[in-house]
Amino acid sequence: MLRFYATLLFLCASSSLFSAETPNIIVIMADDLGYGDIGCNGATALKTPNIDKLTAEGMRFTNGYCSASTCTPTRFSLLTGTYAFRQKNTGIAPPNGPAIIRPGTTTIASILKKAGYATAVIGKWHLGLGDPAPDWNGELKPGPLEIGFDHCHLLPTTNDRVPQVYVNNHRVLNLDPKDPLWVGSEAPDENTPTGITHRSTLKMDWSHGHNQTIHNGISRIGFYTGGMAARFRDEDLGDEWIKRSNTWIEAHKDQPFFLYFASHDIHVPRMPHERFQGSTTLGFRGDSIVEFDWCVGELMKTLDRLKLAENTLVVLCSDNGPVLDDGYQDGAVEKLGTHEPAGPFSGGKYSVLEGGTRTPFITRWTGRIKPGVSNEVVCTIDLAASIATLTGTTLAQEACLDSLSILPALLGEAGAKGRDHLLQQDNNGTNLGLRMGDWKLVRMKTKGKSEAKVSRKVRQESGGLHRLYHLPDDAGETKDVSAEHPERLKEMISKLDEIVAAGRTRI
Ligand code: NG6
Ligand code: CA
Repeated sequence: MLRFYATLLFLCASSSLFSAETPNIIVIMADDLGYGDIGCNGATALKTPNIDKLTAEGMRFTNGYCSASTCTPTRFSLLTGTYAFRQKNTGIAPPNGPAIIRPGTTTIASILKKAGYATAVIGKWHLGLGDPAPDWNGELKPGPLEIGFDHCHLLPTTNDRVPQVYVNNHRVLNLDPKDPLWVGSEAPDENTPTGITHRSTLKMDWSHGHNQTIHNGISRIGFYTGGMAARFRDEDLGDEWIKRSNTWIEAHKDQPFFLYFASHDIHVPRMPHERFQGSTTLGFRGDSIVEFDWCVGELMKTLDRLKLAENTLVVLCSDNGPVLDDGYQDGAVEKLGTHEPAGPFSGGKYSVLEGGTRTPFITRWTGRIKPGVSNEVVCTIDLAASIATLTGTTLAQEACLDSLSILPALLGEAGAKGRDHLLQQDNNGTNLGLRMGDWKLVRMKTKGKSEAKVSRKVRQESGGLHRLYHLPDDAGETKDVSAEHPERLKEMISKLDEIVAAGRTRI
């Protein structure tokens, strides 16, 4: 009934009366999952049956991207539809970072809320909370609820950054006021045990950074004290996201809903539930992929049980490409074998080479999408404008500055075109990439730090600021052809400059 009223309300408000649709929407975003990490993209060293099933029932994109090669800027762009480099301080958010998306900003969530949807984010946030800093013992706002979400249940930053607590709507869950939570970047006193002073007691050793406060036998980035009753066990995160999501979906099954399911898997510290530990030969990195795949399966089971699958658009994506050693000695490097986390691409997390942003991208809507494979260029940044089109919502001129409405391409419609260009950025936009058709321009001011560790490709270093690659015969970006194609190089440099200077790319 509620769904009926929401649709009616929305139909009355909409300008495109007959084309609007209000399917449920679930965006499943993995963390640090590479293009080659899933079975349907060629992985054989581990099995991802649930993701493969999603693919078999939907559309798999071979040119699907996230917009940045780290978490915070990709998530910023996913929600706001604007390239993160356009706003200051959108790089990896620290534990006490303020809310990056300001209240009043148009987001996927606010677009869908306006269209009558119930909206929730469950999982990793990493877009800051509070202003000018999170008030861990008070109200944590602004946050998701101030930019269009009705409900949130969050890991506030990352699992390797303090504190390891859940944020439920505006509060830390299960926080005992008699045991307040303190979070800081300096040790509260010289007796605080750290990953350095108590290294021999750790259940997973660090390799770089990650040697401050110890929680659950794992040392982290940053310090915190108190909030003991609120702390989670890393092993339980996947189960928690699923339990909370199932409850929320069930409670909102009678109206259109939007769930942003932001898994912490497979970010470090990779500490999957005990039942997944040892399930692959790849160590905890592989086991975390299996845990993520299980989560996908559980969500799909819930849709089936509630008979919602046919009317639900599911989008599966990742926030950046893969990394092996991201600060802990978890065997990811030693146990890699022949597995190729970035598939055929070079680079990975932190890099503007394809491996940094060309990531798993699948859409499924059984009532609407005909299963297949698409080679069109699509990006997580386009979900905002495309979903506005789907639901018949008109975007304000100043909203979603770089989100392109490519709904038919996302739904895999025959002949539908994706993007003709896409900008890719590293964490803070120092290095940029530009994909235009078959060509890729890379503007490399600094070398991406994890490139060499993920990819086996041998890259020819030209050393210049700009490099040009022709992707159909060089997907691995190993051969800079800028000297052979000076006109193409010039054209792409000026397009890149224009995108940066224009302040927007959505017309
Ligand atoms: C880096 C961390 C890395 C990871 C990353 C954020 C160190 C040495 N490295 O600064 O471990 O946490 O930030 O990852 O501390 S992301 O996927 O959330 O962007
Ligand atoms: Ca990430």
